[in-house]
Amino acid sequence: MRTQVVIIGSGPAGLLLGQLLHKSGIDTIILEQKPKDYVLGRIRAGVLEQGTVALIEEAGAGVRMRHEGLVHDGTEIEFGGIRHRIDFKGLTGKSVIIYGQTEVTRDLMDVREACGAPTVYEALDVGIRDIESESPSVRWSADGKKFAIDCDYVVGCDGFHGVSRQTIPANRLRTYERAYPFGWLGILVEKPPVSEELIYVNHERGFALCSMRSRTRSRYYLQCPIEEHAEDWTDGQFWEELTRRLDPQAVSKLQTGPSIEKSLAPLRSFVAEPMRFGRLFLAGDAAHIVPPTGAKGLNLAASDVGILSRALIELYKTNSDAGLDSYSQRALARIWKAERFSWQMTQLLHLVPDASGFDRKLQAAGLEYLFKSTAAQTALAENYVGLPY
Ligand code: RFL
Ligand code: PHB
Repeated sequence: MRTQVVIIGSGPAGLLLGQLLHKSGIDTIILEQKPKDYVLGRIRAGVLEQGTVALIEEAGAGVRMRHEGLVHDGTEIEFGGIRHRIDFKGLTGKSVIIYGQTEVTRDLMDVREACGAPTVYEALDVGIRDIESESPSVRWSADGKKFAIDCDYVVGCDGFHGVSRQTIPANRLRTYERAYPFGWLGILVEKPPVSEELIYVNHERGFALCSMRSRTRSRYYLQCPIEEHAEDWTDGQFWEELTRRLDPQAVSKLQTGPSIEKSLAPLRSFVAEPMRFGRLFLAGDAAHIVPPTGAKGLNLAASDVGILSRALIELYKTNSDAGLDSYSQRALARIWKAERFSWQMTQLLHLVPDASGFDRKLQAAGLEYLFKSTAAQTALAENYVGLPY
């Protein structure tokens, strides 16, 4: 078996890359270790930058997103019980679209299936061979049988715990990491959201976020200690704690109900450099992680893929590998800015367990400055809607 590009992982990075390459006549195979329904069952991101939206459209998977996605021109940030609006549209001329990662994944899977491009689900023990040579190959097992495929390039879109980054010798990779001593407990509920826009809440009991997936489906998050487990929280306890952290107007609009999904996500910042080893390229969470506070993870996966797809298309069309050679550097320049923004939003909005009185005063000053300064609001808005590629 032979193909041009082997893509490991069928999350948004792998699926989007597969479609962008397919549109340019480049053959790919996607190897995914989980069953399709498991991939579709993961509830994650909800906020799409315009650059991400444009790439999904370019991939031919934008019809439902345009129809069902909610355009948000701003967001609210609450501190001391008072909400302040950041006007994205007024400050930057741009908006974001609320459309769940699950839906993005489903739409990309549908267009891939429709064009007949191959995806192998439940591909186990994926192994990358001869990646520093001109003829790499990838092996896996499925249904108890072993398979191998030769290729020109391998792209690791297999998330933070995937095999691709681990294939790179430790002395050829530099990693940077920050773990936060808290997580987000998320709940999905079939009830209308409390407000037209998202509300990020800095409360003395901890951070909370009111988000949504549609006009009838809401997504809420609570900051909680990292040691806790989602199963330890009943729906009743979640609603009680959320009610404590929201302002009276939000509480009066809050419609509670049984959770459709409940999960706890740890918060982490991580970057691995460079994002290339021989003919292996890393994209998305395989190379970097941000805490969800800035809504950047999926958007960074998309911008990596935007840069890498153009480089691969250039190579196959013109035989120039200039784009591939500069991929890591170009992607990382954008990634580090998103790392900084996500870290800063996390600092600004969470109750940091070991924060000193000085730290808390600085946090309050940062928020008060934000609410009073158009320059500070513009900086936040410009990062939130997405920096240029
Ligand atoms: P994914 O989505 O993790 O997909 C990787 C895929 O690779 C497969 N895989 C393997 N396949 C074969 N062999 C192996 N050895 C493999 N190992 C793994 C996995 O099964 C999986 O299918 O990575 P990708 O494509 O890079 O996409 C990244 C995004 O999923 C992630 O950054 C976002 O979800 C982060 N994120 C958010 N991002 C945003 O842009 N906006 C948001 O509003 C936002 N909210 C969030 C988030 C992440 C969250 N959690 C759960 C961490 C909210 C939360 C709570
Ligand atoms: C979400 O809706 O899941 C979401 C929205 C905004 C964030 C993070 C997650 O910053």
